[in-house]
Amino acid sequence: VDRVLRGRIDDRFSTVHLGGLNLDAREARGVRRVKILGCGSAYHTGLIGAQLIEELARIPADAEPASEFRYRNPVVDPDTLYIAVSQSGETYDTLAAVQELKRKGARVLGVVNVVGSAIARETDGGVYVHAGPEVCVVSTKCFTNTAVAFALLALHLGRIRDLSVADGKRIIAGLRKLPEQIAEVLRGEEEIKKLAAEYANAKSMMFVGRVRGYPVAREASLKLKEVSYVHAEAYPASELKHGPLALIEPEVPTVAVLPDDDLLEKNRATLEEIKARSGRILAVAHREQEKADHTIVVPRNEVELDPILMGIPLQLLAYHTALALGRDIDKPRNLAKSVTV
Ligand code: F1P
Repeated sequence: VDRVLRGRIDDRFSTVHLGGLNLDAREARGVRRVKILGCGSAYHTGLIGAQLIEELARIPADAEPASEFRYRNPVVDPDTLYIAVSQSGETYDTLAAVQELKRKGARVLGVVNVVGSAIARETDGGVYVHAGPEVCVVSTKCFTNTAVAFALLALHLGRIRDLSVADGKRIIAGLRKLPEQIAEVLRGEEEIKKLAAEYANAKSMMFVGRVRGYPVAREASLKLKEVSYVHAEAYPASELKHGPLALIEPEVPTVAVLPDDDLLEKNRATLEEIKARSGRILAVAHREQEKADHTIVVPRNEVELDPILMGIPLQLLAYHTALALGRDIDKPRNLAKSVTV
């Protein structure tokens, strides 16, 4: 994260810059919509990115799995800015989506980790996230860095569109706090290890989050599946009552991602619904949750940056669950560093 921030943020918000964006102020002002494409963890960072762009640049934005987009003969709109996200830069579905977009005349930017990779070469510009090599197959630090890159991109677009400088300064101060706060989360590893041992025998795990918590819930559920092979489902918290609540029982614990936003009451109601069905709850929040069986407390930062910090203890949870179950976390089954077919 330090590397994304270093050299890319000047002390004054007005000089935030993103090297290879290739988008001048006139073009950036003409962007009516942003569509982010990626697979797996990259798609999940796209969900975070879309929220940040809507919040900080006030441009309608969404994310879609590239693996779906490429097969559905998408309508390509000249006023939409397309962004492809990939750690490896080689994931075939994402590359194919980029090629489909380019064939239809779209401008596509990349948010990529591996320098000189196929997606980086194919896109019209973009940013590298400087996460360094992902030593294990699953994406972890790249997930975090890509989310930081999206925060910078959202600020950049917001600034070009003359949005609040005060907001920009606030977010940048928050980004600067992240490395120390991430170190603080990592210092809680022993506690997370104990929690992993406690939850590792679950029949299945539910992950829920609302708005900023939802992409984190999805990513945490994917991490757990990838490395520990524990079955997991992720839902937007409000969707629970539309069916999945039927699955809640003591053997199916719920991880609730609870960013401290104005949805506290709603979040409390979700925890009550789960408790009413005797479900165990592991919360990730900024303070102890009385309704939860356990809470992982994460330092407070700007609310927009909650998804970045809240993902990290859940990466650790997946890691320690895998270890507790005796899995080979460096060689997860059925997972290639870049999926090429
Ligand atoms: C996309 C991805 C990863 C996942 C695994 C398979 O990779 O789905 O998120 O952890 O490595 O591929 P990438 O396009 O970000 O390299």
